[in-house]
Amino acid sequence: MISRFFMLAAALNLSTAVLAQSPNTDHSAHRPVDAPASVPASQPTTEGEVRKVDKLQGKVTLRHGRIENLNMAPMTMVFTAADSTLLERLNPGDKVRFSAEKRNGVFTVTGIELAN
Ligand SMILES: [Cu+2]
Repeated sequence: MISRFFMLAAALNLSTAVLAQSPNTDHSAHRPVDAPASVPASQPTTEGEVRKVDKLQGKVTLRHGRIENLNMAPMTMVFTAADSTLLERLNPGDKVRFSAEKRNGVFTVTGIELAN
């Protein structure tokens, strides 16, 4: 009985040691997942409709719904594309979901996808 008790105690100590160690391991392992708090904000969340695409200038005119992260009411306006490849598949009339943020004072589309 005594030796069994010690084995149990040893097992508990071992699991405690593992538990005490795991936060460090998990922390570094999960950090890339947890860290980009900006990712949810840059996910396409705002509904819009493409009015005009200027692929040469890298700009797109969108009639958009409310943009929460910019505290912007619905309107039609020109956005600069963060990456011109974002505009490749867009055509006037397309229903889209997009994300936008203000970069250096410029309203910039950081992600956009066709809604249908
Ligand atoms: Cu706007």
